[in-house]
Amino acid sequence: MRVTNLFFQPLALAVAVASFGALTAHAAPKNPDPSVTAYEGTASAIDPGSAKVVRTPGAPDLTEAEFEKAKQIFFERCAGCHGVLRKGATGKPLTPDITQERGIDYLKAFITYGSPAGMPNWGTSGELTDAEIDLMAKYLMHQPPEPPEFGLADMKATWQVVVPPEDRPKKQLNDLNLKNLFSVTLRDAGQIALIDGDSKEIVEVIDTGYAVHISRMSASGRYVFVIGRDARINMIDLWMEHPATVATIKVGLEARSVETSKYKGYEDKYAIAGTYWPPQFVIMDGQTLEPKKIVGTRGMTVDTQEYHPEPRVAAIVSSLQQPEFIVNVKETGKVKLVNYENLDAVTITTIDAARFLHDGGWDSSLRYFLTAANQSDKIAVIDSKERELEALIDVGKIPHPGRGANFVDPEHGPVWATSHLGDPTIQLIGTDPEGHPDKAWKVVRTLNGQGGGSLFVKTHPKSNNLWVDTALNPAEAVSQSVAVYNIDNLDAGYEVLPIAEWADLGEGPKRVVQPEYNIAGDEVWFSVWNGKEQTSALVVVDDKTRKLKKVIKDERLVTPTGKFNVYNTQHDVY
Ligand code: DHE
Repeated sequence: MRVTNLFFQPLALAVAVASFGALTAHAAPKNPDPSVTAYEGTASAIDPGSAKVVRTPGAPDLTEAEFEKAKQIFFERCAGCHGVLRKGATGKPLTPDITQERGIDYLKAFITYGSPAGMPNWGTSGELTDAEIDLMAKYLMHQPPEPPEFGLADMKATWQVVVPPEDRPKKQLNDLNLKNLFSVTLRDAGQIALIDGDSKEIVEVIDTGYAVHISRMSASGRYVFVIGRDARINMIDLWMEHPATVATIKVGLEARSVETSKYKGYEDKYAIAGTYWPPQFVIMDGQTLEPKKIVGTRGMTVDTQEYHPEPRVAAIVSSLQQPEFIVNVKETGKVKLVNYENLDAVTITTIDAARFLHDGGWDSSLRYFLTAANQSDKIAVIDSKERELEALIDVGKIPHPGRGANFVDPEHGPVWATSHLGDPTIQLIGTDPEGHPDKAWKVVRTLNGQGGGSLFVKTHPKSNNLWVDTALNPAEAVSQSVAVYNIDNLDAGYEVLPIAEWADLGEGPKRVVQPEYNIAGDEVWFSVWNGKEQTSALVVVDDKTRKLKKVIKDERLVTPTGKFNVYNTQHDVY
């Protein structure tokens, strides 16, 4: 991990914060190193050449070629943290009013040495040369060039219905147990693998967008929607003899989230995708991906009520209580409840939460959406029935729950859990306002985990285990293993399972990431995420015995990360 030199200290918190910040830089290192698999190690999907160049008074002159080179480096390495327009998110704002005041020497030192708050040490790590650092410092004093917008005409130009609905199968034509199928992100291959959860065989490998990110299922479970970081969506029909893409569209230049309508009467009717650039979301036809309605997210921030030009769309979930999508707007810290009953007169309820909303999931009743405002160190609770903010809860440093984990704490009743990137804790929040009103929306228990750098927690209604990964912890022994707690005896602490060692892969970072259950809740799957040129694997663990059940190795499994069991994803079981 490239920040190791600077931040590899016993202080778990500083280390984990450092790795988070370092890696959200969308870095695409020139010399491949283990960090290629790290959290934010993805170059922006935006073509730097498409951004308009603006010269700025008060900034040192740059030739056209120098400006272009710096722009390229910024989009590849810095935009993920600082934002395309450099307004700041995980990283600090870098607009010319600030950078010109700081001056060139300050900027060069910062880029060279990084900071304990998470800025990577681009110079001392050898990732940027002195000349490049000088160039970047000058570039940052200029007005940020802006990438183009992406409207309906742009989307339609990329939209393709490969198999029209009337030509699709009328019934399932394969004999797969679809409910136990897994859609597995093959991040750096730009593909997903469909893996049969029963036989553990790869059924299909399907091309998708660049640095593909997540899969979500339609309400019926028939369609898988996959989104790449380049904002390309693939809609895959699982009923075909050989499941394949039946529609595709590009909805922007950079994206992370996709979801489909699940409210009664609207099953499989609409899909929605949120984009990082341009900052907007689009509602599409759920059978063809035809773009119907685009809504921009630019607007005022929740706290200082200032205009933000780049509020990116993070997690989106589908309400079961109302015909609505719930859309996290990261930089403004607002949650939008987007009612899709009438697309000609869309009503949106905007809920003030806290800045830098990221990921989240439902409580076990599927009424409350718990979501992380990660740089605010808070969890916001949205009541999807009453359409209001139920609570804003202080938690640890940089919560990162994925979709979280729901179970019954023996002492406190129903809880939802999150782990953290910036500290080693796992916190349990009471979610039962009826049965346990004194515990509801409070942190009722804090567990100590292996360390910071955790991305995902998981359990299953039929399991007594709570699994916690630590994929971004800088200590190999920690990032290559998982901790598992007995839910019935949480005070007993955790057991560590050496998942990467079990996979027996040879060299590489081998980060163990994202536990995911099978439909029965008796197996839990982990990705052992290695570099693109190295061997990766999936490791299946018997949930009851906590013993190795199967290692899935195949040369087609390039950089597997997220895994989405059809049934559990379709029904929000976690
Ligand atoms: Fe993710 C979910 C954004 C890096 C694996 N990721 C999400 C969601 C968002 C997001 C907004 C929630 C989507 C939803 O629910 O609708 N992720 C980002 C980033 O902005 C970030 C930090 C940097 C980037 O450049 O993309 C980032 N994410 C990563 C990774 O590096 C991970 C670990 C590996 C990978 O595949 O790229 C990664 N993100 C995941 C996974 C989920 C996810 C597996 C879904 C988890 C789930 O259980 O639902």
